[in-house]
Amino acid sequence: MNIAIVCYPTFGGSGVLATELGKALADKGHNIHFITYQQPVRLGGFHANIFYHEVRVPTYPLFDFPPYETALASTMVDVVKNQHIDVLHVHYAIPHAAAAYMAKQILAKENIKVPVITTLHGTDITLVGKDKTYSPVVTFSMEESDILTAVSENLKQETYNNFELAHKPIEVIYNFVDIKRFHRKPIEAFKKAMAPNGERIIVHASNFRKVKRVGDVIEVFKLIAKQIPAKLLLIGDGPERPELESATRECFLKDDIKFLGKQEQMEDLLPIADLFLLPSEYESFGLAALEAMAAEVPVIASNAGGLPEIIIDGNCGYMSNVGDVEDMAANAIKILKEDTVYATFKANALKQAQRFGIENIVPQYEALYKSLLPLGK
Ligand code: GMT
Repeated sequence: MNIAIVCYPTFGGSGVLATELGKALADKGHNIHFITYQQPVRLGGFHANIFYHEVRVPTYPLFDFPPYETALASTMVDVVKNQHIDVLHVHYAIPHAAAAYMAKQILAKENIKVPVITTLHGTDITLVGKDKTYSPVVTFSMEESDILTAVSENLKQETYNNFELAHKPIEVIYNFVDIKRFHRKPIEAFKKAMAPNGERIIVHASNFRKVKRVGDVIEVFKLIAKQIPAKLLLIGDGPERPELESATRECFLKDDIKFLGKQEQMEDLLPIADLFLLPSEYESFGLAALEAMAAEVPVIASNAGGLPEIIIDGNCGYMSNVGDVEDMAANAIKILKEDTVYATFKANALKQAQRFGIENIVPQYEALYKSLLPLGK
């Protein structure tokens, strides 16, 4: 099949998932056309079946806000027409689903039919999308998508709670992980550089937005470090980082907390971790936690959103109420303190991640695409 994928090309989970999906489909022989404003960060090297179409947004003195959505819809029209696209799959509703609707209408005038799948990822529904400045357009474009998918049961429910979608069905297709990529031996030299005296390595990775509660990560770490020698690696960047980083410089544990910034090679970093922290206010899914589990790293998280669908409490990690840093730290210590307990949690983390293995989930998307093709194709 010829499949066009539209996503944010940045480090956000929706862009990561969309890029990994495209790569997996290309490996299965499909032709994948990414339509984004920048090369997706997870795209990596050359692949004979993967094509990248950059959305150019010309500026003009009149434009305080260059019309990205118009440029995107026009690029979609061009790609669908010239690459004989069978399915247009957009990730993150805003503004991709609306642009896809526009492209579909334009193409219909030329008798070109292209089905649209919209995958909802989280904040497009729970934060940004439900704001009344966007919600009429988001509601309409979700209704108009041929198929709507959500990355967890929780997100499906949130969508029905926040939008008037009448009888529009939403298919849940969980996010996935390529276990082979993350389940590797830790790079010893790297581990030594981060924790020279064999301290436990605690990791958090996110886009440092308020919803991630990175301040809680630091509080949990402080409580852990009182009892167990440990180092904290904070991966990613975003609006909350500058303030947290300055505050950390004043803190007595400043030498034990490292801000690593954005990192492309998570498969090198996660295997050196002993524990992953994700105390978010909300996560529709928590792809970062799943990638950690695939690297055999137990997770301490909040019990918000879709996280209880991914993490088995007391088995491959623990979940606490949002903001309950004492409980999170106590659970972390329970896991890390005894080697035998720790080994069990590690093994369970990998086992649970395997349920979300790429080979189980990607065929679900392929089946959806096939269901949209005209008979005989
Ligand atoms: O986590 C973010 O803020 C980024 C956001 C995105 O759309 O890029 O992530 C959302 O989609 C991910 C992939 O489906 C999910 O794993 C994240 O849980 C979800 N984030 C939130 O719901 C806050």
